[in-house]
Amino acid sequence: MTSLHVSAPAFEHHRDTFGIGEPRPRLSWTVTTDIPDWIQQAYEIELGDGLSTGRVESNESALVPWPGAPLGSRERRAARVRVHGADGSASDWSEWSYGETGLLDPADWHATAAAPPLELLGAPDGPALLLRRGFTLRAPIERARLYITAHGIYEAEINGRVVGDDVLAPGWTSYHHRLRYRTHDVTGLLREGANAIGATLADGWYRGRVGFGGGKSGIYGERTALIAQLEIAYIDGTTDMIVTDDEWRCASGPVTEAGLYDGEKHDARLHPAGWSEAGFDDSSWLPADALTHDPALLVAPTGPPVRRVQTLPPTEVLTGPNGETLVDFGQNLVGRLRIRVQGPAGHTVTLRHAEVLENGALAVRPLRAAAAEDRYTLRGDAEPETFEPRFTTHGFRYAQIDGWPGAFDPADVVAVVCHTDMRPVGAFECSDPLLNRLHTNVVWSMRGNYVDLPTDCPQRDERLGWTGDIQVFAPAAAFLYDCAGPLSSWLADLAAEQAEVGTVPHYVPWVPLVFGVSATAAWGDAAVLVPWTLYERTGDLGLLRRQYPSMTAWVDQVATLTRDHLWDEGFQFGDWLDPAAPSDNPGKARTDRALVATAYHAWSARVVADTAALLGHDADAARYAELAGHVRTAFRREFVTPSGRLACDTQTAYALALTVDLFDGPEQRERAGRRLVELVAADDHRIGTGFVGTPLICDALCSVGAYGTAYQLLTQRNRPSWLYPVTMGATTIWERWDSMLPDGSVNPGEMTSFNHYALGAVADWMHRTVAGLAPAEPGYRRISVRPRPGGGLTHARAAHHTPYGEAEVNWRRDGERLTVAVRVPLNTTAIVDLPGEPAVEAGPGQHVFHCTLPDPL
Ligand code: RAM
Repeated sequence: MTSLHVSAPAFEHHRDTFGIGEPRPRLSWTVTTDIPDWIQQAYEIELGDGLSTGRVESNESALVPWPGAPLGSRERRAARVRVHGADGSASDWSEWSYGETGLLDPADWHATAAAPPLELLGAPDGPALLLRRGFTLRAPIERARLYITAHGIYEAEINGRVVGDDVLAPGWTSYHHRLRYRTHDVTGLLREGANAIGATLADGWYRGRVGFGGGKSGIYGERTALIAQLEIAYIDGTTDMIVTDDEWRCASGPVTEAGLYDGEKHDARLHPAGWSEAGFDDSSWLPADALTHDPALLVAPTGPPVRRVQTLPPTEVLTGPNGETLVDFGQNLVGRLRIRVQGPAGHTVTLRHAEVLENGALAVRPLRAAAAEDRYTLRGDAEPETFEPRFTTHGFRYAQIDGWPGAFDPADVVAVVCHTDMRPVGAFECSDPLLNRLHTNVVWSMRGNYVDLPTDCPQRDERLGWTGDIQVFAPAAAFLYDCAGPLSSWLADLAAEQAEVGTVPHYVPWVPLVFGVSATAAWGDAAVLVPWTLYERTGDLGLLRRQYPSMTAWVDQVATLTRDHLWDEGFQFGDWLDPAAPSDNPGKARTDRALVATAYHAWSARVVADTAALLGHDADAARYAELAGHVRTAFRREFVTPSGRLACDTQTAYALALTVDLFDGPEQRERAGRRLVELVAADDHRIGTGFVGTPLICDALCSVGAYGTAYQLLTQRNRPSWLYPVTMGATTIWERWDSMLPDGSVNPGEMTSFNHYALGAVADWMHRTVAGLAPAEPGYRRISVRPRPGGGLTHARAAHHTPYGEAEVNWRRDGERLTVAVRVPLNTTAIVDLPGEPAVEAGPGQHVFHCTLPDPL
């Protein structure tokens, strides 16, 4: 008895299909079967409105075009699919899945921006304010939707219950271009008769302090506001709408201060009991001002919101040098504490946070101007009170708890991990516990640096969407988590900022701080390389199409900044944080900035040429290919000797030139490869690269056959190396190779984070080369199985949930004998390339291969 099962179709890259913004959502499904070598021959999609595609001869199952009429606002549509195999097999219909659009037309918005009156507003990062409105529903309700967003960050309540589980909603986008709203099904929270809706509104990114060097507040405006539209459909067919306007009333509440960096101060005595319930007397509250806003800026999310994803109990309670109570969670994480505490009214408990200890105390210097301090003042209830700040997050492993009333019990504290609720899709493990910890650290740094947008760091007064960081990390990110939706939103912001300021800014959203905008290589190249990576990993051609103007604008702009195609003028970050750069000068790299910039220009020009070809822009394809050729020639003229050495003799220079393929023919490449091996050996196999060279060097070495050298770098424990931090107890990837020095002191540099994913970009090489799992065609339509065991490893495994289903490579080594178990998703094929063996094709299903390893790698 065979089985053939097809999943309910997914809508676009969504996890939450309430309030989607795509009128023609593409559909994807995966198939499971025990029929060997099953390949899809045709599909049929049926929509809830009766539309059926009939049998469509196609083996596509990922991001298949919407078959129906475009959806209008508020339309809910069911979809199901069934598939036919090339062998004549046919599945049953899948379960139905549902997608519902939000408000697709600005004219759908009737809500004004309800702004608390000026007399309630404090200084930036001051009190969070309460807004409420009571209303009456005249009949039984069939369904109700809340469309909501804010200038600021909010938590909404209806009839005393919190709406949804979003954290720091609406997250951070480039608000003056795009402000995301959320759609909630609130049918179950409402009732016929008297109701109330309310929201707590803090400054967040909109008005609060953001950025380093003193930061800036009021970036998007001086006044916070709530924008909400509650739409009710009654059973009798009539409707009602409650919108934010000047009938909402405002007051201050228990949150007396809320800053993303500084933390939250909460005085529970100030909580007006029942404030978001019907019947609450708000006559002493002040009316909101109804301000205008531009509804054309309001967009539906393309990915999930930030949520509380996990809680962690303390692993240890320590006593600091001054007798302070320190709680260790055993993991550097991003989120906040939740405490349960009982004590007298007016008593205050203070919670402070840090990533590491120094001399047994919280090391807060790396936080710079982020106080990361929450305070809770008790109501004095007879029962224990629970507190978790709602309008801040911290990056921490340790917390100091001051003023605990009575004996402290660690069971009364948990760490609540918060980040964008992306679906985990990738796994890696191997026989070396240190490498496993390194990989786990990469995963935690991705989690910590995805509080709505891809950031550099999550703990100090920065937390910005630095373009270079995600440019180098995107391949690893896309393997570990389904981040296509969230990154698509960020790329839309990037394009909007780029169009406004005339270049790709250093970080997105862009906030002018100590320096202005300028085009910088490797950072600005995020405009080209991040969409390209997502295309490679998800097959999403639509994203490339949408980003194409941004991609071309970047390459075109850089072309105007070059002289004879050499980019050798203007500010560059270069190979940022080269391990040889002094602590106080992270940009003082050994690698020539012009070499980095010109190589990246060639790289992006080539990727844009490939993109143009895919999109059918043939003239562009030819033009950018020609440009890429000119830049390569210029690069060689300036930096490459005829025999294949580089004018700049560094690990990063060779890694980059090999990756971008800037050498002239195999002899030069071979010579360059040998030189790179020599350089790494001369450094005793310690890493010599910064942000630019680090993601590339292992691949570059492997591309010239130097697998052994790549493994020596990867498994090196002496500083600087990937494993040095692991030997120092790191639980996340550090910003610097030596954020902590061997004596346990914190690097004296003023820029020292313990949670930065950039140097963790090597995880992508671990997935593709150590374990051996990679896409051979966009979206893993074809899979490359190409493990290259080395480094003394006896086992490695990588698994990835591809758009077509689960792929896995799992190898074991016994002496010279290698056994490789492979799982190929249905509807795809794999190209299996084992060391010393000719490559073979493998169809869907489970396979086991054996080979004898040639010379030790
Ligand atoms: C630091 C950031 C980031 C990097 C820039 C150039 O401020 O932490 O990682 O991209 O510098």
